[in-house]
Amino acid sequence: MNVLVIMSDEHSNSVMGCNGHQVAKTATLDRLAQEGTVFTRAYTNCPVCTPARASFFAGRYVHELGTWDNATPYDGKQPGMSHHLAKHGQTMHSFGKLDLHPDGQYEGLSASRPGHRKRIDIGAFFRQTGEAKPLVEERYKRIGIREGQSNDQRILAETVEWLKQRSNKGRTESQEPWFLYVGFSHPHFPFYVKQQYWDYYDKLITEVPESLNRPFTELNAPLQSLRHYFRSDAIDEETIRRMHVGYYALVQELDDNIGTIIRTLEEEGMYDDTLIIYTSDHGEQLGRHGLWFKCSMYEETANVPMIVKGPQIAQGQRVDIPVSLVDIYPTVCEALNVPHPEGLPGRSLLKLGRGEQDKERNDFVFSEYHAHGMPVGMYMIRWRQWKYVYYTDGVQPQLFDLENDPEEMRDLVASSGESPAIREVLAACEARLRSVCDPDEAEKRAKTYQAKVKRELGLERFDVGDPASSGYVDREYAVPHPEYAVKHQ
Ligand SMILES: [Ca+2]
Repeated sequence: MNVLVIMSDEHSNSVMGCNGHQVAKTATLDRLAQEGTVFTRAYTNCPVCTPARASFFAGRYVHELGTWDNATPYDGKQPGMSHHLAKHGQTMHSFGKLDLHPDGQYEGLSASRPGHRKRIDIGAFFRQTGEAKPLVEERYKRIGIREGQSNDQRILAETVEWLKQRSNKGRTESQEPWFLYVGFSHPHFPFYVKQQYWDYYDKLITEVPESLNRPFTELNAPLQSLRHYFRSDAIDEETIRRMHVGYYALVQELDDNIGTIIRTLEEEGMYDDTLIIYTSDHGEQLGRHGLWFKCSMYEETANVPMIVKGPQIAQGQRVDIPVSLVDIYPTVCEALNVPHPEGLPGRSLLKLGRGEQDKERNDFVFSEYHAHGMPVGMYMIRWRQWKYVYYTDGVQPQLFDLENDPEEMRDLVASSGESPAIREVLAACEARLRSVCDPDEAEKRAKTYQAKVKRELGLERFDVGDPASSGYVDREYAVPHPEYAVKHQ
């Protein structure tokens, strides 16, 4: 079978009709959900762009790869998905965003426009100062109608052209299976959208829910710091409303674009023999808990879509076993009949997708964050109904019961941390976290590395460079290379 992985940017799992969303229209994703399997507890391994995509590509966790933040992209020195596939005669074709290092080596990757990140987001180098991102307020103004073609439409056109070249129509012999990755930018801000979608959601969304407009007393000190970093504390109600209009409109545009890909697969006779995986690098916080964008472990940001549809995959199935982005690489290998790479934390999703049990799979998933806006390291374990969030530097951990408190309003450590039952759950979660890494050691490595790069780049102030792109530095700086913690294969 062929394999198609579509990864969007910033799409929360809850913002899909098939998961009960009442506003955003996602006809294509709803159809894929109906014809395939939805993993309801899929998580990003790091809730920000570049590290999340590094984990996806290399099948390893950020603390193994050293890709701590948006300044430090994966560079292929530790072999990843494309390198492994190349060893077995397969190519990873790619269109759109991958967030790789501009000077990396990616054997086996064929990418027309690699989507390599050249501007360095320097936010992580100032994470302990408590400063807001310079000029971040401008981000809340970039909402409205888009003129002309979006970048995603260009990526879509290339994708459709590529698929047509591989058409199965009129062929008598079966083709070699292919693997295509498509990285869309929607629904990532800025929220410039099609007029018709703006008009639709603008009419529909007339007010801001109460829950977005209250004192956010549930935030601990690191999350308060994150709130200040993005100046989420300083936006007015009308901006909040417009951000919702823009976000839902971009979700629908994304869905349309995926719809065009699906139609092309059908027209070219390849739909039934293609394993389709739809996911996102992380979600959008969308004002919940007083936070915008990402970088938290709340569900809006950490819980991503994971829909798998294809040969032998159960139709209409919903799987609540936790999975994460590192599972995609082994899934691609199994689908392409390529041996499973050794020593990776992920597991193929195909067994679960076929409705079988996977007894070798861990009963939890892991996520971590070491980057901008967050002065301490943050880790998440998702196990049974629990979400456990560990912070370094002695900050009290958090525990949420997502079955009884899906909005994560009651931190059980704060309310019942002395209860023996809760202490038992905390110990079980912490043991799972420590089976993956030593959280304090990993965070210390992140900070040491970030301090070193900051020194090498000579960054004394956050608001360097062109004021229009403040918080980023441009090509005059060489993009840092990560320091790997795992031994090269
Ligand atoms: Ca992203």
